Amino acid sequence: MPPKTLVPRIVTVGCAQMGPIARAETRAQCVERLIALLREAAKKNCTLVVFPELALTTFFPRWFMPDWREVDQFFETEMPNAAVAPLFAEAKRLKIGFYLGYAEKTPEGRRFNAAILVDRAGEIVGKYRKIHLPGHAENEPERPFQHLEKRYFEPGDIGFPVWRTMGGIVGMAICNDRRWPETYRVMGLKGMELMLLGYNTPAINGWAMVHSAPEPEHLRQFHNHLVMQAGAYQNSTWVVAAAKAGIEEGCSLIGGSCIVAPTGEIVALTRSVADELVVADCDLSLCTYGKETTFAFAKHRRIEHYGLIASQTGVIEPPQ
Ligand code: ING
Repeated sequence: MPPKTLVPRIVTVGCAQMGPIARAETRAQCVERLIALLREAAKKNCTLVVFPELALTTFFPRWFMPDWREVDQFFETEMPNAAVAPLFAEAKRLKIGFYLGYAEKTPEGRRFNAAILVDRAGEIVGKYRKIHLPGHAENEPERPFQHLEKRYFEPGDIGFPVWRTMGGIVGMAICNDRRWPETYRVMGLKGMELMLLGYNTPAINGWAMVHSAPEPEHLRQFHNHLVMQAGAYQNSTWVVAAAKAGIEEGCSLIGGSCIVAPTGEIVALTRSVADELVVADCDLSLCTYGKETTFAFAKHRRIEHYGLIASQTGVIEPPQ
């Protein structure tokens, strides 16, 4: 029997890395940079663009701010809002969908590290709130810089949704989520073909600098790609990951923005740590092979042995 020829389902995706955002940079200045990346994507026939995590402000969890009014300056209380309206308008004009990471403050006063998925008609089709929050909740003055995501954000409360849009099944994640296999698997169990995410990843771990932990800087990039290549392959999905990169307020953030195929191969990779767009024709039909063979979940998974993964949070070692 001839092999089943798959009809290509190509989404031309732009991975829009940003360089540093200074603390004093305004939302308008950030949006100007995002629009420039969007226009470059339009010239390269993109129909979808992925922007970084917290793409409208500097990565403010690096500072301890005791005054919550100061913290709240970095949050959006509405989305869309006046600051991002030009971005929404230009994307709609160009008929380009996009993923945008931002700090969300709800009307009830809850704070999340969030991302939205906007379709080519300029409508918000989905929202995700970061579930895996790294770092710490209290000021640790011995650190050269803080990582206070556990202080400024609540863990996401809407799970890992996926959406039928852009001609496929699309999921979202944010930064640290990409290090946890559960992130990919939960959405993989919903048929995800394209995972979009942004990240802000310090090149060095503030804790390591104080405790001289064995994590030299080159491992940051190795681990960045390792986890996404594994997640893409093990769930037969595309992964598009856009960094906020460069020296931001004295803190070095890694670049390495990339587009990973369902085979686990990196098919597009930024070279700089500045605003930079890389593009790939992501054929969603490429996901089918893995989903029907090696990772045909229904055929091969043995969930009767996996209970601990969802019922136990930390390690319980065997008795001495
Ligand atoms: N940043 C980092 C990330 O997960 C980190 C934090 C870096 C945790 C390296 C562990 C190791 O990429 C954010 N914003 O999650």
